[in-house]
Amino acid sequence: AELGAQLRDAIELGQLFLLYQPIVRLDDGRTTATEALVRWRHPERGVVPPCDFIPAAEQTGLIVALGRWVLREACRQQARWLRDLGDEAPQSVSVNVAGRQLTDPQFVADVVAALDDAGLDAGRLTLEVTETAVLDRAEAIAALHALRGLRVKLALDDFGTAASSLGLLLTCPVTSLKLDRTFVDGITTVARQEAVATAVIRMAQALELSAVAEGIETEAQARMLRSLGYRFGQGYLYARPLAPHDVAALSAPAL
Ligand code: G
Ligand code: G
Ligand code: MN
Ligand code: NA
Repeated sequence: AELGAQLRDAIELGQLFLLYQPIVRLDDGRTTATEALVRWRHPERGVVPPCDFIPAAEQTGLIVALGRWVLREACRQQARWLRDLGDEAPQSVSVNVAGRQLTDPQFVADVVAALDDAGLDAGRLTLEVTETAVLDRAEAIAALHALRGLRVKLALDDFGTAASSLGLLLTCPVTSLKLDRTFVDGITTVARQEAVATAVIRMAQALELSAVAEGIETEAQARMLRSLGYRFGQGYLYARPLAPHDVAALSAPAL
């Protein structure tokens, strides 16, 4: 059968799982939060990355059920870390949300149910949305306001890559920006990339938003981002997406 058709069963069969990529403080490299990233353990193909099935799931609408599963699982894991690791636990978990989910009339109720089910405080959850997911969609923007009213945090993901970033900052109640990794890639060698990264952090500071730089792969990039004023980052320099017990091992106090 086709991958898209098999995905419907994958949720029921327990073939999906989440990895968690640390979001670190750039001054000391310590994990402050994580981002949940879904994977599919396919019986014949092995582990399938999200780029191979999320777009299909968005088209068929299956992303709504898939996203509901991701939310529940990520909230439960965050609650588990808080229980098991106490003060050493990551402070919050970020979950990627597709545009199709945001316009689903049940979305806000699904988020509330996931939090309740996990016994997790709303302030421990960040939803990552992209500019294109929110653009020109009144229902999506209304959902974001309702979620923010519940104290859920909202991050604008892949910031800077879509068309209308700046207007969204006025209409969407976001709490953080994630500087897209295309701006981090050549930050130490391409003056224009450094200029964009600088403009984004200045704007974040002026709007009192926190900023996370994505896709940091080298110490030189980290140094540059720190000098520009970035306090949080994510990338292979610090950690790849990890299984939950590996996040716990990172967070546990050294003996
Ligand atoms: O983990 P990886 O770098 O392969 O992720 C690729 C893309 O898939 C990223 O854009 C990421 O935001 C997206 N993605 C990963 N997990 C989820 C998820 O649970 N829901 C949605 N909607 N997108 C996800
Ligand atoms: O669109 P989003 O920002 O959610 O995408 C997250 C994706 O970025 C994940 O699939 C993750 O595997 C990938 N990623 C995370 N850190 C790095 C990095 O340092 N370099 C590259 N090339 N990709 C990264
Ligand atoms: Mn993301
Ligand atoms: Na991103």
